[in-house]
Amino acid sequence: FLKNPKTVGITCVPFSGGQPKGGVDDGPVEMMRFGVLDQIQDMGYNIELSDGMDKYQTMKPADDPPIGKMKNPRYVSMAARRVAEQVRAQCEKGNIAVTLGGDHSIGMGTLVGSSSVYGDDLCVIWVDAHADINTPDTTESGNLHGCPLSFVLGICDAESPFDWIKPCIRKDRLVYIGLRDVDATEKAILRKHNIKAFSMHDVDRHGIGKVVEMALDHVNKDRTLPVHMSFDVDALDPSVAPATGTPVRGGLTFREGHYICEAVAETGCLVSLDLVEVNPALGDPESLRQTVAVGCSLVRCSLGESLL
Ligand code: HAR
Ligand code: MN
Ligand code: MN
Ligand code: MN
Repeated sequence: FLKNPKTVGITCVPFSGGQPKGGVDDGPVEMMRFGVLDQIQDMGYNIELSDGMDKYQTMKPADDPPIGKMKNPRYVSMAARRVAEQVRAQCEKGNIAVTLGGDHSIGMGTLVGSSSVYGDDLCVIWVDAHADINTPDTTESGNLHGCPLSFVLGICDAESPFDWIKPCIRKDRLVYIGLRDVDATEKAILRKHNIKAFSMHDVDRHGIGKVVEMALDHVNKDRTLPVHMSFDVDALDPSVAPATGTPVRGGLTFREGHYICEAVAETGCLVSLDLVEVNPALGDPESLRQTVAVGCSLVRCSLGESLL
């Protein structure tokens, strides 16, 4: 794969069907309004925008009753499938595929799309307060933004309407940073499959520099493999990113979040990036502005803004 590509391919996914709160579908448009495209261009990148972001809302099925515990299963599946196609097209062109969400259920789409080009070399850094690895059986909430990783890792066999997702991510090429709200069922999955995770406890113990180094060493020892980073803004402390659907106190500081992005940028191996769970409808105007601003800033840093 090409290190340090010159074009960023942006896919906007105004989608909220993976969880119950409206507003997260306005995440992408608020980040665009804040100027994220111009900001990336000002860094010297070309921009290619995937088309038809409006389609994500119009593709909602008229009738989408739960399947087992899963809520909005058909809608989530259709949206993720489209995300997969758009991200695949960006990666095929050799662009860095940046996906702006939307809730984290779209992560199953970005991972299918990116891995369809980069194969099982693809390393995944999942930055989140949550593990998002429930299966359709273990989820208590039925919210599919808590499940994307179980599908792509092949931890559950994906049944209809998710049977288009084949296992595509190696369990030993996934690493988490920032966990602090993990369901008991998810802890059992992480243990059973020996999946590497650095919780906030680990960040406190070792410091963010050491944690990121250990995380990269785990998935990408020689820094030669392509990397996908999925950054859920709720990994940050709610004082830093308040406008998000499931805030959990005790999160990453502003600098710790940015450090992760900078260290990933430094490897030159980033091929695809998600920035998800910005919900402009939650909180006062200042919370919204702050969260949108930090989301854009994390994207820029992941693309190398603060490297000298
Ligand atoms: N684990 C819980 C569930 O499955 C909470 C998932 C939470 N939300 C997210 N994902 N924002 O990162 O419902
Ligand atoms: Mn998440
Ligand atoms: Mn989360
Ligand atoms: Mn919980």
